[in-house]
Amino acid sequence: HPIDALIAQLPKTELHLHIEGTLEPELMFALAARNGITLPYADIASLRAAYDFSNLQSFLDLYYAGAGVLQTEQDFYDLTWAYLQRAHADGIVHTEIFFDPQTHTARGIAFATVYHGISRALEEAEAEWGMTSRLIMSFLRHLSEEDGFAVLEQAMPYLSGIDGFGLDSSEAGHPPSKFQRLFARCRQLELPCVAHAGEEGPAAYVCEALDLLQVCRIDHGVRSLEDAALVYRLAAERMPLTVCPLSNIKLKVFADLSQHPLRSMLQAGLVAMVNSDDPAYFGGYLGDNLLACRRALDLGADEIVQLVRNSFEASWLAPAQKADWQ
Ligand code: ES4
Ligand code: ZN
Repeated sequence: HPIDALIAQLPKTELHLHIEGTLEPELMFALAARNGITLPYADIASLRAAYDFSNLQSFLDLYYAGAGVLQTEQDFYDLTWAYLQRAHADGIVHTEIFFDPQTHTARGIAFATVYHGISRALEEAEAEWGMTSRLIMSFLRHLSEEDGFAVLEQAMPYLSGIDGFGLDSSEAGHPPSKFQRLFARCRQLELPCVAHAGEEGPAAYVCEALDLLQVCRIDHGVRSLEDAALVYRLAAERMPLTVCPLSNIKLKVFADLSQHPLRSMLQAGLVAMVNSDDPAYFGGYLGDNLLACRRALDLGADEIVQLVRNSFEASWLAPAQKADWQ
């Protein structure tokens, strides 16, 4: 299809990517062997066969278990470098990645080990290809706010290399209001905040993320469409929504891609764009997401260009750098 070439050729940015979600089964087995860990799967094929999720939690259980193979700084470097190579091949020129330090510190891995491994790969991508990046430290919402404060304390020596804060993990039952004081502290540090909201949780959680956490982007936000007043507000404020279509299908937020509201979101004037979320688990990287949406929704070239433009607008690149790509 002619638009598929456009998708491949456009310089792109990715704004919603969990680095732990780029752990491909092949690397998971290689790191398990390197670290003397036995995985509860006989081989790569049986691990992949387990990637048949019924909801967000069933995915998270596997994602946190898989992250257990990440132990040394080199492991975090190898993970990040593998993603960056794929991103570069995909035409991504700028990427803003989440990492979940609590997933690792809870297992006795030092914050520094995680941070240095990821950062070194990000620096190399910039030196090698001029690929720019931002690093977003994300809090796990199934844990307590107190636990979040503790990991923030551990992050303090590395804040010069952290560009913002996020909120992820099990959404239902863990509303943004649970983290109001933690995010107030993050804002005092003068770094931007984002939050997953309206993925499985209701539109009211999106309102809470805006009003109580004062986020500058909403991650997912697809359930915002259930509240017309909220849609109006998001459009009026040009509040970005980092939509992840293949993720939404794998986690059964929508039955299939032809039912995905991506086009409706653009038509409502929302600053929505396409992202890959956890590409190793959800069956595709950014290019794959765009191609799949193009096919399922018959997106036109104008819509593809709008999605990519929205992504640059919503990025944390400096205005001059954004202008270079427009
Ligand atoms: C996540 Cl898809 C998704 N939703 C919430 N938290 C997450 N962490 C990693 N992937
Ligand atoms: Zn996510």
